[in-house]
Amino acid sequence: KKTTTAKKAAPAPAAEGFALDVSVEQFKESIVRNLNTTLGTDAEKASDKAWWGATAAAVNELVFSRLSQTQKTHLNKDTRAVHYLSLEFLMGRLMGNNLQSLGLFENAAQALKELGHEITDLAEEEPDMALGNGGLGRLAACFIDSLASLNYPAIGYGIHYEHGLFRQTIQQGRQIERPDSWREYGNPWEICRPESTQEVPLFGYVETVFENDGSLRKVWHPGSVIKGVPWDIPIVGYKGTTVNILRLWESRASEFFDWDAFNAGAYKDAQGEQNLAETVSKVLYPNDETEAGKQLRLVQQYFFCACSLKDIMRRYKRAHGDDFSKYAEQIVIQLNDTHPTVAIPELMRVFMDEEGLNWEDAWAICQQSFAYTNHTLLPEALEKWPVYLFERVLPRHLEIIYEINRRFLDEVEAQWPGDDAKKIKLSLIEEGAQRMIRMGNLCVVGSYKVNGVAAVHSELVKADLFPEFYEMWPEKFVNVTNGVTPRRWLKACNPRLSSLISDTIGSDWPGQLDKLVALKPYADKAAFQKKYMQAKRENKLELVNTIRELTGVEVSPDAIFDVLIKRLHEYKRQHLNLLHILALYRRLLENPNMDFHPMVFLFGAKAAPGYKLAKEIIFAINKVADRINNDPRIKDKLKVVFLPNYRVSLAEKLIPAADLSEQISTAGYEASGTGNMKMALNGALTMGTMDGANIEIAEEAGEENMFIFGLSVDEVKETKAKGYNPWDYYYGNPEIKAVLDWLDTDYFTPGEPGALSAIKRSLLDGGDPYLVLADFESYSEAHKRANEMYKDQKAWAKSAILNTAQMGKFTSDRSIEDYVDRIWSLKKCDVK
Ligand code: GLS
Repeated sequence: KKTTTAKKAAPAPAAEGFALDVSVEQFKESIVRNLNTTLGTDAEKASDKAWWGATAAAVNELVFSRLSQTQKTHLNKDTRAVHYLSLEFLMGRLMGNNLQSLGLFENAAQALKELGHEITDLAEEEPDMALGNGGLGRLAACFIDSLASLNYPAIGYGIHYEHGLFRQTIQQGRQIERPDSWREYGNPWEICRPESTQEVPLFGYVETVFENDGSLRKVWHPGSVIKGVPWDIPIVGYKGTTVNILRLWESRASEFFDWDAFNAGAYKDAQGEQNLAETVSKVLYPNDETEAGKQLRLVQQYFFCACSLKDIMRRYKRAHGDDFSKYAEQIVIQLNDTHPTVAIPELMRVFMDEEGLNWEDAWAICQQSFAYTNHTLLPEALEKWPVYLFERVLPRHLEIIYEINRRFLDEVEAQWPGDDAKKIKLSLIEEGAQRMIRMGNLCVVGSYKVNGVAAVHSELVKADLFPEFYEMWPEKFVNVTNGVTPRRWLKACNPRLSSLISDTIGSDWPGQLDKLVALKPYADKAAFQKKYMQAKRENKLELVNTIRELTGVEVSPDAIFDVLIKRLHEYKRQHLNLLHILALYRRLLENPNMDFHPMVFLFGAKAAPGYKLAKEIIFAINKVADRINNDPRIKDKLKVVFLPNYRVSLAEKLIPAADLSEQISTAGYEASGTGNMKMALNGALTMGTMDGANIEIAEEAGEENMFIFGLSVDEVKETKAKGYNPWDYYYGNPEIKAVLDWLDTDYFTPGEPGALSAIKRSLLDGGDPYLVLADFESYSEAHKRANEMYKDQKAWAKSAILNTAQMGKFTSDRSIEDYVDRIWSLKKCDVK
């Protein structure tokens, strides 16, 4: 039973040195007061949700004053700021992070304890803010954390989706999608700002007006106008006093516009408009790395770009009036992938049609204000929009894009006179039966910098994706390797390891991650190894409970925890892992006394709802798991667990408990990866290909502290060039043949032979586009090395510690400093 009367205060753990001066007693007072005044309940009858809400309100009391102080300071100093435009911000939960940043986590936990509650239990009341699909959206969340922590003036702009990424349940092994309602019962972290509402025009036609002086003027008569209402989420910098905002736009019907149709008796049209307006921010598109190509998605993109640019303009004009000569000096707009590209023609439109600038001046400002980050080379992710869609939705922007293209193709002609093939390739318009606008090309032309997200990826952007652009403007192309915030991804999610680190080397590391290297000398000290492995074991024990609660499967903490968590995609090769599990299963059945340390294979993955093969892979994992987990002959040497509804808060439980981190993409396909960094930081050893940031992780941690396998980027290219034939591997390796054939039987789906054959078909008839079979043997060998090494707990501990110690590079603080040096040129702005 929960006690609500305060027990005699236990001595509070020391709050952090930088903490706000809020004692446990004060925190208690604030929580109880907010229970009354904000939640309208009291300590006697409050639910857990209410206690959580009151704690959030207590945190906000501390955050809001810093927020206004930050805004005042930025306004007075008129600082240059970065505006991070992203269709996704995968924030997760905010309570723990906000408390950590204020240095008040311990005091808050103690206050709640004395009020009869465990902070970790209440934390479960907070729904994840899942406004993103995967790595790209989570990166944006880490970046705004780092920007605030480093005291840079910055604002994140995105969409206030009513429904974030779908909630996944598993029924009979299959993924079922359910709507996510993260703010069904309100959300304490967001503040509505109706005074900053914007109007966004759409559809309609463009009129050319001939002025008396002979000049032309373009007038866009929109067919519809919708309203954008901003919601601000305060982003609390670590230790700092800076509280920036994430501003998310919600679409609403605009009052005045519907009246025309309504008065004319077209009730249905008016209703349709209302529907459209409210649909725009209704739901996040659940596709990761594939473009949607739907009108609504284009409207979403335009909607949030138009609102954000108006917001930026309003702030700029407050300081500079109509003098735009300082615009590019004050403002940098970072395009997170091609999703916000339409901001480029929109800013041109605003400058020319609304502010009266000529083309040359407007274009000069645009080209100095935008920068673009490329996050993937996958062709299916490169956005192309049918010209007819643009014509219908954004007719004025289409004209502007044509003019950008006309002038750009003149530059191409100057560089490569008479070379029409170059023009066809580089044009912003792809000709064909269906004419398309190439958003990637528009980004490169309209931005002053283009960056990839890991060293190898940035090289491939130059060499394979945009080689001609690179030839035209070599200085435009730079690399910024991704990073993750160590506040969330070590300090908050792994308190055991965090305390051990702080006790050993001091507590500066969350703000200066390279300080972790001071752990290196401890890597072969037996006493430290013991404590380090003890922390891992306790994290594993906690996960054992979570696994039982979520799936009913019982696993042993003595087994190796092998973790593969990320979106489901063929190039990420969850099916390579699955085939290897089948091989192990088979080996254990044939040779029960095989020398093998027990393993638990953990999966977490959502598949895009329309991605059939990805969903078949989830089904296969679940069916194989059922069979293996219930096979008494295996004697618990092998367990396979698919954890449903993988999301940020689940990652926070899995990562601290991982022994092996599976990063097994086909080389050249994973732009960077960021889960790889999180797991290595928490002491998991990487089982990985030389792809994306794995390469840089190997440089830092040392290949001897990882299990590297598979074809390299160049070897993948060569293999494909030579004409890869997966059948060679099928007939050449009896184990591969056996496990693939096994999937065709009804062994895993009794009475339903062939229910799992989609994987085999894609690998053989489908040509195995991601070289799963080519890498199988090398993967299997790497696993043998890992299994062998785990038996030597000292050797394993040493490698794990060396991983943690050498991940300093992968803090998102370093990424942000690289952006500042190479792209943004911002100055820090201290807030008092
Ligand atoms: C992604 C890449 O696939 C990841 O490798 C990368 O780490 C991430 C952030 O840069 O971006 N691109 C994408 O479209 N989704 C991603 O997660």
